[in-house]
Amino acid sequence: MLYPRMTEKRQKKPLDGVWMFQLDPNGKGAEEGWPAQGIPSPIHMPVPSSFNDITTSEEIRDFLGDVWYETFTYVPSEWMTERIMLRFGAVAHHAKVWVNGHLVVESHNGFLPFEADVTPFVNEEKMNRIVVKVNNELSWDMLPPGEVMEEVIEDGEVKKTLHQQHDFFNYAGIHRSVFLYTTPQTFIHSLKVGTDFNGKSGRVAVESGSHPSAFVHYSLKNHQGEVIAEGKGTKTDLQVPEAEAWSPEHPYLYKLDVYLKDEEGATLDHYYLNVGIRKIEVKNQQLWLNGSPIYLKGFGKHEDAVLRGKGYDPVTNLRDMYLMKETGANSFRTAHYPYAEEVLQSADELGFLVIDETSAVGLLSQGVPATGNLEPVFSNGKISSRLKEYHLDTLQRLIERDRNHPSVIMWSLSNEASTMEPEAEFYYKTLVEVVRKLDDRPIMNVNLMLIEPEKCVVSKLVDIIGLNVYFGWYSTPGDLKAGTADLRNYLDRWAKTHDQPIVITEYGVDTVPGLHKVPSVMFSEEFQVQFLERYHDVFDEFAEVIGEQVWNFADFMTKQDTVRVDGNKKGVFTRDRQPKMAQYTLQKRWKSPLREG
Ligand code: GCB
Repeated sequence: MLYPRMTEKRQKKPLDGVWMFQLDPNGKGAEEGWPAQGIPSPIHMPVPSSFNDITTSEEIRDFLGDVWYETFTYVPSEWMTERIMLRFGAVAHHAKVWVNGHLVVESHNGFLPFEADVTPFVNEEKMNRIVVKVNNELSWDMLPPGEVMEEVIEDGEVKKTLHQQHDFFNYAGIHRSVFLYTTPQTFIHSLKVGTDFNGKSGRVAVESGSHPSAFVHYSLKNHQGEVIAEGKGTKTDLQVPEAEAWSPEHPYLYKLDVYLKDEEGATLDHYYLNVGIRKIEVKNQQLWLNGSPIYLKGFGKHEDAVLRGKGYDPVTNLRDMYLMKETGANSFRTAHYPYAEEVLQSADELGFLVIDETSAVGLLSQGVPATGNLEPVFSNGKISSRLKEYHLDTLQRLIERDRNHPSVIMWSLSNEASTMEPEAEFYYKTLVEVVRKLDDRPIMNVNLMLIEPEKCVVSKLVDIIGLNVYFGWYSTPGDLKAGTADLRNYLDRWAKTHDQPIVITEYGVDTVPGLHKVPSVMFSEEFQVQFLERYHDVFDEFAEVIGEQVWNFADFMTKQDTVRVDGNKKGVFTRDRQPKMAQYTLQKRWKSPLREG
């Protein structure tokens, strides 16, 4: 599914703004005719945004169940000869969409786009009513998994409680932009771009999907707008003799124009794409970019911000990108779900290496991930074939959505699953096989520190091992000496038992901004700095460690819990994106030659 773009052959109209909104605690909306007649007693709600933190109502913040959104729009008359699409960047977690009372699409993935051809349902001269039912309940048939418990409290009133497996607030709503857009009747429906770079020349392999009777033409342009390579056909290779390679330091993007033509050569459709020519490989226990080993420096992130929750907004996105650049980061992980496509577009343009993760977080049975006992989930049927299907579908759609981004350098299958259970091996084998068929990027899986390297049955299947480590925080709390000794021992065990390079995908501590203590104690800014410094010393002892990503880029909201003070405070930046002391520690390290130098 191509990201909507405007060209002389395609139009688009964002439907973002203020929509109508209503809770439906009894799930009666459909029965009462809301899809066709509209929602009866709405309040205003911004789109895109999570609905949870906009009002002052506790009921809305903690609501579990169905909520409804509604908006109206005219469709320009000149669109009526075109194919008219309605596209949602993501709605968490389940959505049903009606246009003028007709059900047009359903989605059960809170982090990936979906769309419907609404051509037969739109009115030319009247306002069009768009109604969306959103449900935010989690189950073990989906990702992330969770459970809603129901209990009758008084007068038959049912109280719902969410049992979630992951450490971030279950924000919900229409989280990403909504577009109405057009394509011509004969159109380009898919594009796949792969690139190669040999130190001087580059290759862009393009594959497109469109109507078989039409002809596809490609034209690759440089920044000056000069055509540097051209090609034809559904599959072609474009050669660039003197290529400017894409990298975090030099995120050079070529523009690929794709034209669909009829027999007489008239243009039927036109779409374009940014292309970064680069080569990513794992060899000799290193990650290589354009023929040189590269060390990843950066963050595990979240899509999370004050008021808007998980709603995409360009302000937060760009602020984050500039803060990461300023800190010397060259990478981030989309923990723990696919991010908005606009985030990846910025990563392409500004130069970040992205570990692109699925929403498979919490495939284990406990609350706060790095603590507690591991209980089986694969062997006791908790992870069903439905869940596996969902995971496979997510992976396939993630790859299809993101494969053309130069910034995306690897796929992360999951975060902190119960990978010591023998049953996990077959589960992950299937995932790996599916990914390998679709794309040649390296594959990562991320383990929590309770996973014993000698017993992990999954790491051997992937190309890069991600490790989340909190020794001196969740274990031996406050004792950094013991913590770093444990870390050294843990990394040593991984290095001895596995051949794959390791990225430290999480390390960090909760830190209250402005809390200063000498000698340092947990939660003080000094402790965060010392924790990072000591960890860095240990990382530098291991050639197998090929990257470090601090948990987390910024403080983020979680469910209410005794171990969380107004959310998770492991940010190097506060939730409103101001630095803690640790930012300077990272900046000093990451802006100096590190490993590569
Ligand atoms: C982890 C999880 C992450 C948590 C973090 C923490 O291991 O991957 O989602 O937020 O620990 O802060 O506990």
